[in-house]
Amino acid sequence: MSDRPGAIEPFVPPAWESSGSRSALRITNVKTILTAPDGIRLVVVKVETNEPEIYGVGCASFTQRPLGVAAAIEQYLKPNLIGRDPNNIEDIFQVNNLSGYWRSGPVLNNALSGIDMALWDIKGKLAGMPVYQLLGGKVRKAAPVYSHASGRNFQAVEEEVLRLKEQGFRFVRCQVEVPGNATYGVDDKSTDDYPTYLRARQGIWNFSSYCRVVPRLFDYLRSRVGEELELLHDIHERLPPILAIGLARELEPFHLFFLEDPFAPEDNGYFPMLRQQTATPIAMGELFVNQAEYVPLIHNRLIDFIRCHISAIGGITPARKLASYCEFFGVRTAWHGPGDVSPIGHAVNLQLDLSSPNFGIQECFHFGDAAKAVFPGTPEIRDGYLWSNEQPGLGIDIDETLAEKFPLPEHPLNGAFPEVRQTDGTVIRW
Ligand code: CS2
Ligand code: MG
Repeated sequence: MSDRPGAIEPFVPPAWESSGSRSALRITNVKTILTAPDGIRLVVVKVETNEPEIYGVGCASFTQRPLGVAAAIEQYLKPNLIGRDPNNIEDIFQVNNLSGYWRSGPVLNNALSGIDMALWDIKGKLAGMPVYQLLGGKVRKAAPVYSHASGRNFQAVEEEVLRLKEQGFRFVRCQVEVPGNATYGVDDKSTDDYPTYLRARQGIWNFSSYCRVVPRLFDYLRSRVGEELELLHDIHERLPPILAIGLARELEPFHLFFLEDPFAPEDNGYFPMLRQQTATPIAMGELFVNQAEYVPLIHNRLIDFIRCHISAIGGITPARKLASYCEFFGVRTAWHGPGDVSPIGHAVNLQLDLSSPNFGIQECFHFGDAAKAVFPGTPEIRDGYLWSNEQPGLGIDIDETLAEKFPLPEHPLNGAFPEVRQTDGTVIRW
């Protein structure tokens, strides 16, 4: 009791024991695990409790700044977590988010996410249910996914598309090299040989050449693969906004399932203009980190698919609110799912995909054998769908001993992306 008359007692969220059914569960340790089984830098968190079999795992992967995320977790979140009741997910999220005063940003949000996902994993294990059950249960058998097709020329892309179609994929993202340009989406981003990687990324980026090639690619593909297959494309914020608007219009006859990231988050103000010009469906948002960036796009009905990188917005706690908010405005989900979202992050995407009525599509990544061994329970891709293994929690684990065998590759910039420049030397967005 406080001595001050009229002082308000601090609220302490009820521990599990006071709600009646289980001995006091407490967080006893938080581990930040850095690993790169497929050559891609991943950050993963494990939250342990005083009951050894009750622990959770979460994804905190920000592949360009992994060490920054690790420091945020170890130096700032961990000390504030030991001794807390892991049941109080929302309270822990709020406490961690507010304790920095300055909020948001990919480093801090990824750190929050690692903890948050692990707590949802724990809650699912305590309930004996997959997390999608805690979110309201399944509304579909599995999550339809899109896979990537890319190549040096149209024919190479077509071959990839047909190979994926053969495997049962009905949604394919298509990217083609713009000759002589450092093109996004067509080189191998997972190589750990930095000089090779740098060479592949170097070169000019000519906006007009790209804008000429892409409509021709989709014209070619539609004439070869027909109308039934759903085709997607990612501009990756690589154009001045007015050129992106022109491209979206030119692509309209080819009926894309969606056109992704036409603008950088900084250019959100162009969306109303884009909307007035074309009915090409728009997906946006893997770079968003702050609700002030995405809420106006949703309530003004300026995008069709929300594509946030769930760990970059803070984890399941904010993502489930965002998914529900989008539902009210007819915006569908298409959570970011490349190789720099860890298999744990993919398992999280799947929990929301299965339980959200306004699910649109899930991006998938074909993890290699090493990643699948480090992360037992990596969701299976089969017949063009991502399937749940129906295990309690997130249904995925980390083999810590094996993870240690795949340390982050040596890199002069610790994972930062190399520069892409225009012919005159001006550095541009990646
Ligand atoms: C891409 C990503 O999957 C996508 O849509 O935009 O591969 C993106 O380039 C990477 O996540 C960057 O690390
Ligand atoms: Mg993208």
